[in-house]
Amino acid sequence: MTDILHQRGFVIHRGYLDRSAQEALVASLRGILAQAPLVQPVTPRGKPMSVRMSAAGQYGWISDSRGYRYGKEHPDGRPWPPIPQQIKAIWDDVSGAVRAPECCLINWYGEGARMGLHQDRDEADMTMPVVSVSLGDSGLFRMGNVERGGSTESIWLESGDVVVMGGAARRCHHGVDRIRFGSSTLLPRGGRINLTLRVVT
Ligand SMILES: O=C(O)CCC(=O)C(=O)O
Repeated sequence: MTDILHQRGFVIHRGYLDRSAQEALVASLRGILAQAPLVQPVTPRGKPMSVRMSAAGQYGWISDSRGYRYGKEHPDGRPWPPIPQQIKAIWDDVSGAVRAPECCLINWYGEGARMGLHQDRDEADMTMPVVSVSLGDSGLFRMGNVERGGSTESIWLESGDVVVMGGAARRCHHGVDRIRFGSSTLLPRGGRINLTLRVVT
């Protein structure tokens, strides 16, 4: 039985994936990343992000000098690989959504990487949740408010945890302040992978 926590509308499924499911997921991600290598995006202002990104599905999320957007191709011009069935099954189980995910964004956090507080708002249908899957090193996930500012709450996400950002939480600011590099043995060279499943259109 996984423990389910509710914080600010975020639904956190603790230990949703056991170790063997995490290992199987990492193996299928290796196949995806061989076809769609991780890239270090730059913000529209030209600042390199500390996370490296790739994606699977019909769309990937892109940030470059032209802005933030979803696109059907990796920056190298190839279409994104399909979302593996094992990842779609997580969405089907926890999202409560009638639509299928169109993007599985892959964020890789190396030592010192973080993600500032932000809202996910480039998707057309904000009634659809975002589902996040954590693998590897622990990450300090911060949950804020719909408006900028105000109080926040943080929780360490561990490998195998799944978070559903739906309903009131869908528009809430969130981010990752830091990771505990080397805290997990899942990824041989350390680091944290976060997958976010999204309906884009
Ligand atoms: O890494 C995480 O846990 C959150 C990722 C995130 O906020 C995003 O991809 O928008």
